[in-house]
Amino acid sequence: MRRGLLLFVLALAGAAVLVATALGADQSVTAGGTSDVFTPKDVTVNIGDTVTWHNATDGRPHNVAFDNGQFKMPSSPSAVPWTTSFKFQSAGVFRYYCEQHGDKGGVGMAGKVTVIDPNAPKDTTPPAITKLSVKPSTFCNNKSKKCKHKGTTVTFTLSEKASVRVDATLKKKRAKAVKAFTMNGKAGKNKKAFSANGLAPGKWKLRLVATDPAKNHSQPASASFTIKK
Ligand SMILES: [Cu+2]
Repeated sequence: MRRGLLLFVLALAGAAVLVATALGADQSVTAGGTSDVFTPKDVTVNIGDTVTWHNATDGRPHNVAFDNGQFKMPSSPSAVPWTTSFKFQSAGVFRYYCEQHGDKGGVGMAGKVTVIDPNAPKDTTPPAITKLSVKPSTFCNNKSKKCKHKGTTVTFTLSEKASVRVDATLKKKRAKAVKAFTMNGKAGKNKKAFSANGLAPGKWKLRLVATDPAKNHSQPASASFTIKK
C-alpha cells in the first residue's frame, strides 16, 4: 500500500518534469560519462533561461566552449568536478564543444542550445513563388535519338527561404504527378536542372508549392513543358 503511494508520487513528479521540459525551462547537461558526449546533446530553452553543465567525473578532461567565443568554462578541459552555467539572453542557435574531444561546427563532443523567444510574433506570411519559367520549354528524354535538349532548367524566384515541392503531371492523362521531388530554395532566384528521364512524351504541367520554415504554404505556381519523342 505504502509502496503504491510512493510510486504514484514519483509518477506525478516525473509528469511535472515532462511538462516543464515541454514549456521551455532551465536545462542541465552532463559532459562525458561512458563516452565523450554531451547528454542531452541538444536542448531548447526560452530567452532568460539558464543551461547548467557539469562533468560526469569520468576521469577524462572536459569543458564547454561556445563556437562564437562568448563563453568558455572551465578555461581549459578539466577532469575534477565542475559545474558551470550560462543564462541565455537572446534567441538563436548556440553551438558549443569540448576543447579536448570536439571542435566547432558540431564536431565530436559538441552540443547545441536553441534559444527561442516565446513572445516573438509568429510567422504567418506564406512564401511566394514568382517568375517561374522552364527553358527550353520543349525538350526530350535521354532515350531519344535526335535530341537537342536533354532536359531543361527550371527557374523561379522565392520571397523567402523555403522548401519547394515540384510535381510534374502529364496533362492529357489527368494522372497523379509522376515526377515529384522536394528541394531547398533560397530567397531570391533559384535554378534547378530538370531531366525528362523516365517521363513519357507529351504535354506536361509543372507545379511548385513552397513551404517556409514556419510551415506556411505558398500558392501553387505552374508552367507547361513539352517532351518530344
Ligand atoms: Cu571532453
